[in-house]
Amino acid sequence: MIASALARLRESLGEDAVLTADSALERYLIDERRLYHGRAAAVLRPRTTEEVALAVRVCAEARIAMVPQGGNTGYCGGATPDESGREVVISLERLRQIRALDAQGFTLTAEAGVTLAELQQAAAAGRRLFPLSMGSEGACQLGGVLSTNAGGLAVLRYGTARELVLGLEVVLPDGQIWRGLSALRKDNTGYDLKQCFLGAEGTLGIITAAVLKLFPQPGTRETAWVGVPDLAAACELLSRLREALGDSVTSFEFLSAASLALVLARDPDAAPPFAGAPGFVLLEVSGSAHETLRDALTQALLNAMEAGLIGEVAIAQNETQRRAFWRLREGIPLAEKALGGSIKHDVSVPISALANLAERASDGIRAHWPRARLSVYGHIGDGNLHFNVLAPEDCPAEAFKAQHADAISDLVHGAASALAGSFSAEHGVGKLKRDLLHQTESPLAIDLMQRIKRALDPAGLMNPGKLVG
Ligand code: 2HG
Ligand code: ZN
Repeated sequence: MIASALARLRESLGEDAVLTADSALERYLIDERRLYHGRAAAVLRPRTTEEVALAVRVCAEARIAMVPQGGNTGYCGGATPDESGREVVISLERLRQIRALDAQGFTLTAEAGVTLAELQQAAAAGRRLFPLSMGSEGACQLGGVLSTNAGGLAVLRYGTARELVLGLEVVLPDGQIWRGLSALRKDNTGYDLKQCFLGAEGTLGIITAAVLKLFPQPGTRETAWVGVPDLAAACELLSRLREALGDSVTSFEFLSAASLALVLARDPDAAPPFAGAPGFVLLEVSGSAHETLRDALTQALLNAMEAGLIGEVAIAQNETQRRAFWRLREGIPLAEKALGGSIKHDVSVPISALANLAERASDGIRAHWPRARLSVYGHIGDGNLHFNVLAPEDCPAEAFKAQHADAISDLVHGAASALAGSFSAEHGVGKLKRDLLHQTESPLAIDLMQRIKRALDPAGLMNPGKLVG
């Protein structure tokens, strides 16, 4: 059955669209964090929406399960096939067209395989801003970004991926194409169907293209590196800055001193303006050209300093310094990876409960694993903390993770849940957190999700084993 379907696909899509050689498959079978190593009957590489539809139709007829995959940068194994060798991966990497840029309408229409960095560049070429931004932007692709409702570094101002979409084109699990590429900003005609597919991790269909919202390019931007005594002070600073500067507060990231130390130990070119504080905030404000954000920001930071809320402050004087500040923040996941990785958590709570969350989780870890190293940082403007736990210095990372990951994650997720929080703020569910979803969501919520899944994918062929599939 699989062999004849693949032969059909070779005939209609061409040899190079149906990979089966072990060496060619390998990179599609392992996830970014190397948590999963699957097998696949083939990797399909269609070039157009019509070819995706054909591939899905052939697989559906042959009852072959499909795993959609973008840049393969996800953290939860949502794009990795299982170990049966009977699934096929459908890579969207060859759907590379920017279909349209409407500068006056502030929209960009692009296909699933365009990387996030390319989307930003296309928008900038039209003197517009596509604001989604994250460390993996050079590799992650639009389809994956939308399917996981990715967040990143400017959610505070512009929202998560979901909020940046006006229309979608989706290949449904039976191979039909839903052409929902609307560019309308107002359209109250029934259910908002695109929302079904955004954040669905490819379990309800395959996103092939989207109409995205663009924004004016900021005419002015200020970036500051601020020393803070603790997370509570950082949250209070955020509140005061929003009061003083309103929506111009674009990014507001927290770094613990321990996270910064990991970066500095690994990256000899990382140069913080100063480093001797218990924690740091990296913040950015942006606005239109006529705004004088520098004065307003300086005044707000001075007020916070006088109130004893914050310590030292440095404001980037040029783009080189700004990039140097961001290098410190973006280097944290890389530094953790270089040390053999961490037990990662992507928790969120209301911003007012963030300090409490960090305290509870840190106390719990210290009580049970006193020598484990913490790397706590994140998008506190979104109430989202990456509370990551590394092995003690003299303990091999793999062994520590294998032995303690479950208990440590239970503890951290328990702390978030006790504060009405989420166990996945921006990285999705995938395979990794599927059981957790079932344990923590109400039976009714799970039932509703499963009903949607059954309605759209009755045969259960679309990305099985992920989310509620
Ligand atoms: C970030 O905020 C990413 O840098 C990665 O979401 C977080 O590696 C992590 O734990
Ligand atoms: Zn993050």
